[in-house]
Amino acid sequence: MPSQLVVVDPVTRIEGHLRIEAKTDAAGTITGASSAGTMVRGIEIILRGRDPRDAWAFAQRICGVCTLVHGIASVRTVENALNYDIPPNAQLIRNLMIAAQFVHDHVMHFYHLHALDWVDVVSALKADPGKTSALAQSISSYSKSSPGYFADQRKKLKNFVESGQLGLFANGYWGHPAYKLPPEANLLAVSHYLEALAWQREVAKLHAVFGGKNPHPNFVVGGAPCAISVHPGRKEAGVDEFNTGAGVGAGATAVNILGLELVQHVIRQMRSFVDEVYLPDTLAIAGFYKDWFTRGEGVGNFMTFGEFPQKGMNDPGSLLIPPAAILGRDLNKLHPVDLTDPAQVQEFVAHSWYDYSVGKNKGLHPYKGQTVLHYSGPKPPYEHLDTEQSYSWLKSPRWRGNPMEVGPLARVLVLYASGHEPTRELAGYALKKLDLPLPALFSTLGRTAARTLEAKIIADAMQGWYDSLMANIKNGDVRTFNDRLWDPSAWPETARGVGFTEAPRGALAHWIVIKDTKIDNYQAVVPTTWNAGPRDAAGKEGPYEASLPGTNLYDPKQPLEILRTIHSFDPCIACAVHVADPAGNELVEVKVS
Ligand code: NFE
Ligand code: MG
Repeated sequence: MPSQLVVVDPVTRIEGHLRIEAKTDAAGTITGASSAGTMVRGIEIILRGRDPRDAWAFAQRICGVCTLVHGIASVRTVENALNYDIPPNAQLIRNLMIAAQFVHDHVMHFYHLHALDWVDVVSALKADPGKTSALAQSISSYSKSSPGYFADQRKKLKNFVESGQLGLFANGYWGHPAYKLPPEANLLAVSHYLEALAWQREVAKLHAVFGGKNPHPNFVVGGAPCAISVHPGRKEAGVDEFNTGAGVGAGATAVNILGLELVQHVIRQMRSFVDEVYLPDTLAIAGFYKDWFTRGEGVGNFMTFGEFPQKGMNDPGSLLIPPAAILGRDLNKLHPVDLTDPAQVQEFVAHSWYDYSVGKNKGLHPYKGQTVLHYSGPKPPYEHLDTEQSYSWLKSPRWRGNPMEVGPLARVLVLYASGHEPTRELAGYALKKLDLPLPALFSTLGRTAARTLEAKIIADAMQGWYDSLMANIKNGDVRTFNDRLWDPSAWPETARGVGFTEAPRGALAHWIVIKDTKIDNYQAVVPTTWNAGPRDAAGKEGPYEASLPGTNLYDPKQPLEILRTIHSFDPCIACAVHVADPAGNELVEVKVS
């Protein structure tokens, strides 16, 4: 076949709008790739001039899939700027809410966004329910595993197909020879796809207990948005009666023992689904695709900002996931990361549809971040990306000039390198089961497996935070909010700060500059921007771009292989593209023809 340009646009089963262009040689092997965010947004602009305590509610709307992470980064940013500490219970409640987001999002990604890159839905129709049951019972003690259960699931699927509508399974590359699972494994995975839909609905209740709702639960600068009541609630009244979680400022009703019992129930549901379904399915499916542990790596540099404080965010030693950078796959050296150092984090726009007042090739630290939208070069519409010039609405963040991968693989590698015992044990177990060496993690399926492993690590940790919260309450400490700095007259005239978190897709930070109690500048640098950004001023590719070359496409018209690797990052372009305009310039006009 001749060499060609393969365009995937839009990439589906992600959040937001992503275009991938890949060049292939005559053998169908990718020789170069470009990643472009094709929509532009304006959330940060409306933050300027507002009360910093309100920023979380706006910033949280950057995205609906990582529903709470921009809220948490935002309240931490303000707390960091004002040197505002929060009570231990608030820390524990935030840990539980963030952890619940991780486990929920990772399971959803695996089954609903990524599984169909590996699982052929149509092939599942040929499965024998008895053999599927035997397979299920050989890998897990999950209760829904009888031949009758799988016969029912197969019938459900058959009805979809026979009605002429695959419904939510439409337009897959079914029958593509890169699908390797036997029909029984396909039926098992499709069944769990459906189970995970129902499971999601249940586990989202943890956010409703502490934050009033999901998606976009409430937060508050200075604590958690729920009081704790030691008075029993009325069970027959249902969850809304005993917790509306409307937020401290709005006069919330309190979380009582019924709400706390529900949280315990959700933690159990999360852990059992991860242990009995998600982890065994990941290992079983990965076992059929071992060649995908040898490709799709990316840049070989990894970074975390850190998450899950046992004490406070200002004590990096107390974070379950430490902040660190790994360069060139070297797990023997963890580099310290300082988000306030202008020499460390910089964003470039050399190949983005933006200009900087300092010139298009210089990087800017987020405190000085700008998005000048009077970009005069070629911009959309386009037939193909102009990769020599600008080709994305994403910027290119760099750490000490290096492109860095963020996300589950980065976290698992940092945990592993820092000697975290549960991670070492679990990674060792998974690699042994798959008969693979540690470097197999530097790959497409390594990234996918790392997401599963960290879901288990975090789900397991939830019980400890829950127990600590209950112990505090039993000892009479029910504080969830610190009002010391609630009155802005106590604030300094100017302040700036950075708030960070680990979002499911990777390291996330917001930077704020406060002047006269109002927001003067606000910048978010987001996980998918790190991973999906375009080339920088030095021409270095971002992680998505670097992950594709070398991969062979069986059929360029059905680029399943591109989807496998890009989906392994779990893209969210809604997060990755957002615009601040500190100079107050008008927004660029985007004409779609
Ligand atoms: Ni919109 Fe997000 C996560 C953040 S990714 S999903 O996780 O922050 O860029
Ligand atoms: Mg930004």
